[in-house]
Amino acid sequence: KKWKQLSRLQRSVILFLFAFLAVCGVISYTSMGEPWKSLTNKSLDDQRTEPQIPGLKLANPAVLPAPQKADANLGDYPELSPQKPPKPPHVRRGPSNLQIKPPRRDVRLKTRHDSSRIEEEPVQADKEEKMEKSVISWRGAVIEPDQSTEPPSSKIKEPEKPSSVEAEDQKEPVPINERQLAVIEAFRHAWKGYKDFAWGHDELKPLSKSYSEWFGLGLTLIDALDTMWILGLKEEFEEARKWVANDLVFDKNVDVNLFESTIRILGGLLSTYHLSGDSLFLEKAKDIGNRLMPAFKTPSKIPYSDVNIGRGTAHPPRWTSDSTVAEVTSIQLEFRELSRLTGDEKFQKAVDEVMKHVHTLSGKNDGLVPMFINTNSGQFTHLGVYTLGARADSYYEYLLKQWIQGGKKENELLEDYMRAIEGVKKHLLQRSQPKKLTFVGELAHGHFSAKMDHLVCFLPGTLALGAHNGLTADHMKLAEALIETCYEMYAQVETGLSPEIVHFNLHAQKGHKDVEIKPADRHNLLRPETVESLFYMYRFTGDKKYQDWGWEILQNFNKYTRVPTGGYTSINNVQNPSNPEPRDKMESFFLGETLKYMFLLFSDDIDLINLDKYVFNTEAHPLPIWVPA
Ligand code: DMJ
Repeated sequence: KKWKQLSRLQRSVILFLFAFLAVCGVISYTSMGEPWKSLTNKSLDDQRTEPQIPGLKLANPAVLPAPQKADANLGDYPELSPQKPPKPPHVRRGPSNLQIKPPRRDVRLKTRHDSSRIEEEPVQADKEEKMEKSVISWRGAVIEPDQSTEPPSSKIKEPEKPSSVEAEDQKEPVPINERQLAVIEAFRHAWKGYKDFAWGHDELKPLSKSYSEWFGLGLTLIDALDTMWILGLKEEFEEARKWVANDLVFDKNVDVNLFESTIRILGGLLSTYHLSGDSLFLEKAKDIGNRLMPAFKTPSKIPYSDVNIGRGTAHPPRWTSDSTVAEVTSIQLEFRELSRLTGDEKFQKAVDEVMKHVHTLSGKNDGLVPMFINTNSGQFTHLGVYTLGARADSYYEYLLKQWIQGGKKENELLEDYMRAIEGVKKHLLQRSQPKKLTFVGELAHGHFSAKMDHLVCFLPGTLALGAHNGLTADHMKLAEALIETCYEMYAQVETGLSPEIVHFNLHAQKGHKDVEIKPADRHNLLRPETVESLFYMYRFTGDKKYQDWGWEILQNFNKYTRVPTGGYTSINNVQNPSNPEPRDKMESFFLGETLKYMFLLFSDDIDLINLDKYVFNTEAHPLPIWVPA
């Protein structure tokens, strides 16, 4: 009735208002998700483009690859991507094929599961042509955009297949040479001791012809699996595989160290799965991976050091609630890969959370981290002591390697790595006398100490790997200087073998070399770090002196650590050639790492574990780069 009383004009105005409000309502309803989405995108973009290092500016203007639509819901720790087909030939660096095959010899391994081989997918050259031509510049580091800029899928859906294995006949295999044969001989000798006296146990005691147990999980056997594959030792591999199939049981009431069992057992099983394509190793990897997960149930989510893999309980060491920084930040490559392979994201989530947390922590000194972190508070403890050696070493290594593994997208990792190397340069680098060797010392509450662990000799290799992946050429220069120092840590010692720790002379003194050794530090545990770095240096420079240095080291291991009845032993005194005092223990990493890196160092086949497709974990187990170059 009232409506009728209104004038025509009034009615038109009211109808127009209703219509206007209805249209606005529809618009705001349909776009409700968008403002939220774009906000998220914005904050992600901000995270990616704003440098977090004080004083560090991206190239002006920073040119980062534009985030792609499918990437919109990803943070700096993207979820996992399926492996992409190999790079087309016109794109920088990567060779056209996957390479995993044992080197050519009489004994040639055939993969057991040919059906699981991955065929190369057809290359879409024109799609690639349209790829962005931008570069990331980071303190002089120029990172060319390659496939690594492709977005990962937003959810882990399909489990991945092994990276192994590709038509073996695509390329004429490179024959193995005399030095590699010498490594095979050394491996066989070590294996003989293990087989005769320690089969299925953790470590060989070659002098007492017995064994020692750490976790009771056949540590040496598992650590050595992929070395046997790479060296082409078919019979030994088959025999060890049988033991894994029939005797390796993780359902045991035993405490294991999370870090050590991750890098040696989980890492070893994953890489052997990739190389062989044999699903047995993936099944075992899943089993141990699941059993290690209780370690992450802590108030801070920083994992405990120890887990009982039978009971599913975890705890810190008896005397503290701290964990070691290197240990909690050097399990990521393995757990992330386990997620990618299984499609179960829980493994990656747990370890990514640790990295994110450590990224935000205070207590760092120009990117250098303390050695301990508390599992309750999540804070660093024992502040003020900085080293690239024991308890911190592989934190730095895994920053770079995770960045590479994930396809060079996780910028926080790169930031932390770059910042840390700047910290090393600023606080820890010095030159010795008389040879002016560049070395990495330690800092304790503002006081510099000219002490360097042999463990630090992983650093030249890691720096070279970063430079190979587009980081600044300065890193390569530093790598060249440091590897020389690491070599001198062997060459200046009476047996030609490095001690565990050296002290460098900062002042020239008559009759003194650069390297001084304290009585408590003069043991050698058959460690791999120098040989590891020699391998990277030779791969990236082709300079034969690195092979020659490695050859000297192998000969000295043979001279002073080889036990005639089988096996090699750690020694107590590298300064006494007439009695190096054998310790009666062969560490599993001698087979897992030292001899593997020797073999690769002497090889001229860059496709024998191609470094554009694989990244080595800190125990020398190669894992695939998700989006290979
Ligand atoms: C290995 O277990 C690993 O290389 C680890 O990163 C350091 N310690 C040993 C070898 O020295």
